[in-house]
Amino acid sequence: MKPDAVERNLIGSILVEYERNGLKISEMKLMKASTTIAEQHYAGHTGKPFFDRLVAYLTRSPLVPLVLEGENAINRVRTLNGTTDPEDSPDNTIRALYGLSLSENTVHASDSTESSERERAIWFG
Ligand code: FUP
Repeated sequence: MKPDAVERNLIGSILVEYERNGLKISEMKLMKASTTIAEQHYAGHTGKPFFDRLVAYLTRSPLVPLVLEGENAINRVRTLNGTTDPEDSPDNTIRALYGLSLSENTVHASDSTESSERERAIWFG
């Protein structure tokens, strides 16, 4: 859950979506991301025009990294989150309900087993 979610008191509303759908929270914390962590997390976007804005946003206030477990969890979480741009996101997805813009879209989800392992190591060691 990204900074705009925590800033607007949406932690509980978002967790309900995951838990109600049977996903199990196995790790979770509230923290402020350092620039190093934010740059590692979005390393795949290094050099893109929106990269600096993305890092500034991710580090501006606390966020909530969490690990969700369950059968086919990656696809299920990505379906619940919706598409990157909240404007295009299907009805009742988290980004459609709560996302503010393409750059402040409330939640992130790993897109593969490999990225989930990489991201878990970045956020939880
Ligand atoms: P997603 O997998 O949906 O999180 O999307 P991406 O990995 O493609 O993008 C990561 C983040 O970069 C998005 F959450 C929002 C931001 N972004 C922009 O700000 N501008 C763009 O043009 C594309 C992505």
